[in-house]
Amino acid sequence: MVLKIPSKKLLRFSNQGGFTLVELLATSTIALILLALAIVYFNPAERIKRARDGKRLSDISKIDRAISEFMLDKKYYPDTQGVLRLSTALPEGSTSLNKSNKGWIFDNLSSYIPMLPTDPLNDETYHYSYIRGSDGYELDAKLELMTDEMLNDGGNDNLMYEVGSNLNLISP
Ligand SMILES: [Ca+2]
Ligand SMILES: [Ca+2]
Repeated sequence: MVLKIPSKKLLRFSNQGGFTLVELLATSTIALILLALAIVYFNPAERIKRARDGKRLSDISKIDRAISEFMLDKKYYPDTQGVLRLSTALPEGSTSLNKSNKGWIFDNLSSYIPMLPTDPLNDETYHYSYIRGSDGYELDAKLELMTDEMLNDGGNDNLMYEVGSNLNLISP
């Protein structure tokens, strides 16, 4: 025996033109999705973090290009081999972190980049790192929100955005 359920009647709250349960659910789901989108879009803290990450990706790309062009001309990578540089630390002999001629990377990159970018926060957690090894270089930045970029760069640190020709030079 088949039990027949009068589905329309079951779902209708009243017979006087009210909303069905399905209509109410659909409406509230759409409202919730719109609310979630609005929170993400208008959340100022999130937008500021995303903007800082955007600047980091752009900075790293510019420094990376400058290092590659320096290598093409000079046949070696900038700075002293084996010395880890941080964008928060001024090497001895440098006068400003941002100088392209002996800034936080201690070499003359001025033919390739007007000034040497530093991280928008440039503190203990968020800064850029660079090292020249015997067979290449690595340049890193820590991102706040863009976790996919840090995971899928081919490097050995999932919490760091890594570029360069040997991504094993700086390890977590
Ligand atoms: Ca990584
Ligand atoms: Ca690495």
